Amino acid sequence: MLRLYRHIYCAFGRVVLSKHTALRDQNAQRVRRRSGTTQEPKRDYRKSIDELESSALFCFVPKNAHQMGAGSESMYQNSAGCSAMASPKFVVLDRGHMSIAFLKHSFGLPTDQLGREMRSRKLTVTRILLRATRVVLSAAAFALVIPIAYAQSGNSPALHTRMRWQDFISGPEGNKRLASLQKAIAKMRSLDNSPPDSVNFRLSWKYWANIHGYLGQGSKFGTVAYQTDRLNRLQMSQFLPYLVGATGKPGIQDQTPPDDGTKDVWATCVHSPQGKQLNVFGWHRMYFYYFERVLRWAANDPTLTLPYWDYTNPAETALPDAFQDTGSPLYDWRRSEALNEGLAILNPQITDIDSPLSTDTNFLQYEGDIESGVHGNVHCSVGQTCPIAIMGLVGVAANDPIFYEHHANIDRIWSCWQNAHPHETPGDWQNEQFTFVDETGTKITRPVRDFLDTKTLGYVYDNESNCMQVATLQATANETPGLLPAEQAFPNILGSVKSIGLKPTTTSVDISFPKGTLHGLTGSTPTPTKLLLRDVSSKSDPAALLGVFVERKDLPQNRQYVGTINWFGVFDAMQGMEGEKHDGQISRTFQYDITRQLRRLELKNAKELTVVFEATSGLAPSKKKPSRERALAAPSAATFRADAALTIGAVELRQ
Ligand SMILES: [Cu+2]
Repeated sequence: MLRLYRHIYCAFGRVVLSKHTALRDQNAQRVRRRSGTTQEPKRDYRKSIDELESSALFCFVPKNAHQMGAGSESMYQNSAGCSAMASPKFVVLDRGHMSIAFLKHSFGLPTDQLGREMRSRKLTVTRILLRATRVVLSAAAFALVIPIAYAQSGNSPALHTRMRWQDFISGPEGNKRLASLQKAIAKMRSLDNSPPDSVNFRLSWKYWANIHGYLGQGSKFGTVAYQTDRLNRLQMSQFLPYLVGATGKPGIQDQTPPDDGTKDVWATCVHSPQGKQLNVFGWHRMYFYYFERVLRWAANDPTLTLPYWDYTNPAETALPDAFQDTGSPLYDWRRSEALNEGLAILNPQITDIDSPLSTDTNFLQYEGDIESGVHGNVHCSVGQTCPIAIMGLVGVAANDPIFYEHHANIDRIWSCWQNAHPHETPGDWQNEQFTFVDETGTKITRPVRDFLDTKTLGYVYDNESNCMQVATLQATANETPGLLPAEQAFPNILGSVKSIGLKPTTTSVDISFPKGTLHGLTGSTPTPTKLLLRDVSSKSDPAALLGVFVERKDLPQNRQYVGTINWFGVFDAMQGMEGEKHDGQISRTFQYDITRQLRRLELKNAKELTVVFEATSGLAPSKKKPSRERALAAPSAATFRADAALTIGAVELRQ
């Protein structure tokens, strides 16, 4: 039934659109004839927007619904009287700007195209004609949309836009949004000491951090004492204050689930520490969906929407200012000091997702690459290193407010994939169920498949289509159905090196291959080439990120970045899959598409490729601070802990 409604409604929308397009063309011709010119008439956009705004097509006016649409364009954001109503699937045409949102969400067209479409429509479709159609359209909207809205949820959510941090705090509404977020966090924190069996406790900051993970008796992450012992064993006791606190600074405390039911909810975060892939995107999207509802309740602001830290944009890798403000509820002292003081930024290399987003053709491959790449890289770099509390230690990471802006971006990075792969193959992972609580403190268990389309959850991101640093991703028709091991997908080994022990800072290995092998890399359709790192093994946390680069032996200054490996969560769970402490070795295999990098190296006649492995903190100096200050605050160069005994089973170049 719902599907039928949708089809009727979409078909209806298309008729309206094509009608308007036809009218526009007729009108343009008329103008040209009258003026005796063959030129397009001059367009007065502002006037036309006004005209359209005064010509409501469908008009439903719920309060607080002005926040939808393509967030970056101020004409949506600033439109006081403009509003829209959204069923989970549909946005009702309201005034001009809302019609963009309608078109965007209903037809999935890119915003700029819609902008053009809308502007031209506005100019040429006369007010009278619009008004004439209004009656018909409104009647149809009532007939079609309202039943859908009610049938689907009973109370249809307005469509909110999750914005990048810089936009969230900008513009006339920016201060209000920031204040609202801060108010929500402060309110949730004020509930931390509520009676453990109360609804208030289930709406507290502590409770929500504990949903992701907690330390205490019975937690898979062990107790504070266990993690203390662990840091001592790793000879990383200089970091103990971040776990147990220091004079005047709070430490992490053991938590006790108030009842058995809470055990279904707390410490349920899924990360895939041991190579077995888990539902990391799905679990976190659900978590944030309910968290955002609690935030709105706590701020008493139904328009509040979780912003995201846009660090995949190389210009935005500094920790946002508000998080550096020691007086703000967004501040936490347990982060990398240099980052927290604005002296360092995240190195844009560790947040680069161009390669997985453009070359992974399978969803599970992508999810795994994002989790073990940018996701963990940011955790470890913000939290000084892994496994340091709090961002660097899975079991306590969600205590830091930046955790939520970080993971909102990871959720967006999922949306980027969905946007580019509209025909994703359904998988068993979609049937997995997880349990959370909502803003009334009520427990809710739902399957991941209910959370695949963010529009049905009432939100979109302001940018899901232009997520790469360098190029814009074109949507592809299909993804590859199964996750093929690299051996099958790329059967030809061009060259390889086995058993590499990594030195504390930098290790280079040369892979030889017959001259001319890489000829296929030139031309417009290069042969995809992979770098496979087999069995990257460590006995314990190496305490630094591992940067991977390729370079030409005769031209090392032209080094190309390949990827960054982190150990976020890899050794955190006290009980591993095998149900026991795992201080034993853990191996993971990584594959990278290096076609782009090899092309840049111009390897045509080379017989060798140098692969470089380097310990890194994931940070880079901020250019905004004076160099003297930067030098004083420079973190000591990252090194791998010798005890970790980092090795790589084999490095293979494959096609
Ligand atoms: Cu995480």
